[in-house]
Amino acid sequence: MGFFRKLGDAIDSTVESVSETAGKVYDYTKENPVKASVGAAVGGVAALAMQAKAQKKNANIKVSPLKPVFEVVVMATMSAGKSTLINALIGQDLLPSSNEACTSRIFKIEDIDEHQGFTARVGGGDWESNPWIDVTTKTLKEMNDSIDDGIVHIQGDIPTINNHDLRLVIYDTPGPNNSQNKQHEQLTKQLLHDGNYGLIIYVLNATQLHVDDDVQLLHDLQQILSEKDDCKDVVFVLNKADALDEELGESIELAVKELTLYLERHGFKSPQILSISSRVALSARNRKNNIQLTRKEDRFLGGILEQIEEGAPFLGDYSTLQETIESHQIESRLQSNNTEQSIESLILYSGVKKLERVLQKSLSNVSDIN
Ligand SMILES: Nc1nc2c(ncn2[C@@H]2O[C@H](COP(=O)(O)OP(=O)(O)OP(=O)(O)O)[C@@H](O)[C@H]2O)c(=O)[nH]1
Ligand SMILES: [Mg+2]
Repeated sequence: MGFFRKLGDAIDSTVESVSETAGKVYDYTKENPVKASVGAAVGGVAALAMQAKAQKKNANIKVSPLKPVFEVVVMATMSAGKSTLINALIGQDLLPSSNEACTSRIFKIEDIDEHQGFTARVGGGDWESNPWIDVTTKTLKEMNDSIDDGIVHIQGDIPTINNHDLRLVIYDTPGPNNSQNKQHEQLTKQLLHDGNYGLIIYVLNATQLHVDDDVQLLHDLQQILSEKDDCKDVVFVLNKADALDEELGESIELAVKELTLYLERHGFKSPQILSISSRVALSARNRKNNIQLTRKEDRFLGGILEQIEEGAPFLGDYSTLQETIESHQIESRLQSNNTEQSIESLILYSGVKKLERVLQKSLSNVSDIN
């Protein structure tokens, strides 16, 4: 074992024991106000240790400061599935999501190929000196729920996107139509006004099309884009397409046609629409990564798989984007009794791969221009 490897292992074990001891001391002192300041100091040491660990782990990843980024803003009214969609791209539950108003601040996710795990720091104040810490969905949920409103900057690897030419940055935004919190609207509008993004992914809930909140948000978006000097691409994601029931006459094909007319009426000429199920994509990728699914999620995927076996069309086929269906899509449909193939069928069914192709293409198109 080389010197640096030994040194690395030594740092790892020291960090583990400092963090563990600090945790125990902190638990003890927080019960006792007199010793609370000791606890806080030890907590600080633990945070530093965590920070050192996060930095050491990714020290070998080269991020060229000169390499430009391509920024994408994901926006929608509340609960349309923005965070779930980004989690599906990441391939795990990372950003907080829920069936109630959830995201309350802006999350900036910077894709860095081969980055180990996810690290984050909170913006605001002296942003550059804020420490990077390892994060999980639990930590991010705590950051989301804190009263601070600075951006949470996350770095990690979005495995399906290749950053050869440009680095992808995705913004998750709070649904602006939250009557309980008017600040959400300001945060999203400010990002749209000031941001240096190249693409907007506008998510619509397929089960709630034509609601007034969307009309308002589409109008605001038109207004903001008309004030911008450069042209921004917009891709509309018809999310929750899995929830439409063809037997009840809720055809996805019809939904895409109606949405095209609706968006054209609101000033978006020849809109690019993709139908997707972020939930299927995320759950299938969780299963692929051997993450235990809840029984409900397991049954949900089972139901979708049955539909695929009965010949249900893939959601990605319903799109106004000109893309060919890949031949392995048809192969995977035939072999879905095999577990690995079943997961691939579910991911293909979800339509997420089509969105990934759009993102990858944007990264290379823009770098061609540069
Ligand atoms: N059936 C179905 N449910 C979905 C899908 N995508 C998201 N959901 C569910 O919709 C709810 C809202 O999802 P979020 O991702 O939190 O929505 P959001 O747009 O980020 O919401 P805010 O942050 O509050 O604006 C959650 O319960 C998700 O599980 C989908 O494709 N299909
Ligand atoms: Mg959200």
